[in-house]
Parts: sequence; C-alpha cells; structure tokens
Amino acid sequence: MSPSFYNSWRHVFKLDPDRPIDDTALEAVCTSGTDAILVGGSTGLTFDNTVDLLSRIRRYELPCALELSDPAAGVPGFDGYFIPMVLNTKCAEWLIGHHVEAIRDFGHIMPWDSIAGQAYLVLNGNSTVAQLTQADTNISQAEALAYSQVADRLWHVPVLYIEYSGAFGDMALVRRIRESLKQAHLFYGGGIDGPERARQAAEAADTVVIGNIVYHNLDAALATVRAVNHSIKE
Ligand code: 1GP
Repeated sequence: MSPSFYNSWRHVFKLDPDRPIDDTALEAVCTSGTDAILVGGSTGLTFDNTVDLLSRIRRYELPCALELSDPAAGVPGFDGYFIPMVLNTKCAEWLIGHHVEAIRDFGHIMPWDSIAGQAYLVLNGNSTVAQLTQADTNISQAEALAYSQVADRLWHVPVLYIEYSGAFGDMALVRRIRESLKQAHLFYGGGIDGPERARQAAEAADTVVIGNIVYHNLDAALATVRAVNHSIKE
C-alpha cells in the first residue's frame, strides 16, 4: 500500500526554503487552519535552508511534507515525502533519470513508508518549473487527459499534480482530469490569489496548493483557507 498521509488534505500552503518568511507571517500561515505545509521549490533548495524552515514550522502542530526534488535537500524528520516526476518533460532525467541516481545512492536509507510518488503535469510554459524541466506545455486537452491516465492507470502513481505555477489554470480541464482518475489523488497549484480562485480550484481538485500569494499578500492567502473549507468538491 502506498502511504496516504496526504489523503485528507484539502488546502495546503507551499513554502519555499529559498524565500524569506518572517516569524509573524509563518505563525499566521501555520495557525490558519490549513491542512498541511508543503515545503518545496524549483531552484535553490539546500539541506541548510530546508532544515531551517522545517525546524521553524515544527513549532506548530500541523503536518509538514517535503517535495524532494534534489537528494542534497533530503532532510529527515518530515511527516511525509513526495518525489516529483514531470510527465510532460522533454528530458528523461526529470521523468526518471534523477530518480534512478538518487535511489542508487540513497535508496538504502530512504524512509519508503512515508514516500509517495508525485506525477507533475506542468501546464504554464512561462513558469520556472516548465523552463527548468523543458516541459512540453503546448498540448491539447486530450493529451493532458492522456498524460494523466498514463500516470493514474498505467503507472499507478498515487498523486497527480496539475501545475500551473504562476498562472490560474483551466478549472474545467482540471475537473475533467479528476473525473477520469481511477486511483490517483489530484493536487492543483497555480495562480490562486485569493478566496474566489481557491474555491474554484477546490471544487475541481482534491487538494489545493497556495504558493506565491503567501509572499505577496498574506491576508489574501489566509482567506483561501476558509474558502476551501467551505467549498464542495463537484
Ligand atoms: C507552485 O503549485 C504551486 O508549485 C503554487 O503555485 O505559486 O502560483 O500559487 P502559485
């Protein structure tokens, strides 16, 4: 059985160890009623900045998981770990290459009982993650559905992450993808700038990820918690 520490999460804040957040803002985020904190970022993750952020989050009683995109930032002590792979990358290393190297070197010490594979479908071509991983974002809806089904039905990846980082996505597509899934849990992230978009995303996906707005408009970010809690998944 795959670990399912994330199954009940409807709302999460994603914090980037490479971006400063002061104690007051961190306290507001961690006591907001969100279901969990996801630690991750496309660039600049190190062991030191990750352990520093984890130790600050640990002052509060909420689950905290790490998106482990670089083994160098493999800090122990998180409640769960996601290992991302990019479905629509043009470079095999982002789909499987980095993973093979990491497991070759660290597989014997990895906490497999708390690790979940996370298949990313990256759909905003202007995002850092799309450029870093050379994601093919110029795909049709039928192809987006097909990528999702490869992850869900063929590979049985437990988490599918529709990633529009920096832009608000097509919620009709997100909803269609969720309806097509047989077993995967669906994360949505990208461009949620306040309660209205948070509600729309929560109606379409299982878990809604709030990132950037935490650093630009904390009040708007905090207001997304209530919006998601009051939404009904369609
Ligand atoms: C980024 O999906 C998350 O990985 C959240 O996106 O920063 O646009 O909220 P935003």
